[in-house]
Amino acid sequence: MKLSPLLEKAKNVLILGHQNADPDAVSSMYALSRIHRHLNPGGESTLACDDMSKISAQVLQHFDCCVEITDAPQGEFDLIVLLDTNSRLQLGDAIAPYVTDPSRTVIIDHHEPNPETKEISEFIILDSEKSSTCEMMVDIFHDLDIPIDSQTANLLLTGMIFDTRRFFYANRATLEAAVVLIDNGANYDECVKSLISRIERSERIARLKAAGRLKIHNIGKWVVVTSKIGAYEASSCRALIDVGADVAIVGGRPSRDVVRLSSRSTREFSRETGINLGKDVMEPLGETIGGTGGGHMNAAGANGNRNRGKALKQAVELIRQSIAIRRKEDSS
Ligand SMILES: [Mn+2]
Repeated sequence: MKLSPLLEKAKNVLILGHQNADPDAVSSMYALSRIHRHLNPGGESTLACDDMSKISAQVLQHFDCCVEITDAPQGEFDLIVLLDTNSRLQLGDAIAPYVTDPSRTVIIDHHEPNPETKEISEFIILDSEKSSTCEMMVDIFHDLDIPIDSQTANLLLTGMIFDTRRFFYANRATLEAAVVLIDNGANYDECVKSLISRIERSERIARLKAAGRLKIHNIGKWVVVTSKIGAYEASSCRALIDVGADVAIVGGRPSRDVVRLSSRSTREFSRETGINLGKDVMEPLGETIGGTGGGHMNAAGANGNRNRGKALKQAVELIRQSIAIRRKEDSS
C-alpha cells in the first residue's frame, strides 16, 4: 500500500489515537501530521482522541509542543488515519463514529489485528513485531524520504521509550530506529526526563502507611503480606511487591461502610503455585465482605461493606491451603 499518494491527495486528514492516548499514540499522531504537512503543504490535519493520558500531556508540555488535540473533531475529512490501535472499540464512544468508510481509512499500528480491522480499513500498515507505533513511524519517514525535525524526533523517541519500557522490549531494529532519531536531533536524556512523574503525596503516604502496618506470613518459601489502609490499596499492593513480597493483599476502608480489597502477586508465585488471585482468593472473599470479588491471575480485588480484618486473615488461609494441597499432589 502506498501511503504517500493518499496523504498527498487528502486536503483534510483526521488523525486518531486510542482512548486515553499514551505517548506512543500521541507522538505518532503528531509525526503523521508532520508527514502530511510535508506531502501536502496546503492541507490541514486534525488530531483527535477520546482523552489523553496524564503522562502524554506531560510529555507534550516538556517539549513545548503546543499541538491541539481535540475530543470533538469538526468538519469534513477526506482521509482518516488510526494510529496505535486497530479497532473502533479502543477509540472510545466519542471518536469511533468518525470511522465509517474503509476506502478512506488508514491504520498504522503494532498491536495484534482484531477481526474488525479489515472491515474498517482498506489500507492497513500493521506490524505486531514492532515494539511501538513510533518505531513504525521512523520507517515511514525513511521510506518516504522525509526529513525528521528535532521536535518530532524527540516525541517519537519518547513514545518508543514509553512502549518498550525503556528498551526492555526491544530488538536490533528498535535500537537502530532510536539511533536514527538521535541523529535527527532527539535528546535521549530529555526524552527519559519527560516521562518521569512522581506519584501524588496522598498516594505516597498511603503506601508508606501500608508498609508500616505490614503483617508478614511466611508460607514455605513465599512471603505473603497483608496490610490495612484508608485508600490507594492497589497502589500499596504494587509498592509492597516492589519492596519484596511475593503476594500482597491490602484492605482499604475509604469510608465507614465500604471495604475494598486489592491483591497482587509476582509471576513467579503464580507460575509455581498455580494460584489465581481472582478465582482462588478474591471470588470467595467477596462473600466474606458482603460484596463481590474477582480479577486476574496476578491482580485481583473485591468490593464490599464489612469484615475487612476477617477477610485478610481468610486470604492468607486460602493461599496456605492451596499451597498445601498442591504440595500433596506433587508428592503423591
Ligand atoms: Mn503502542
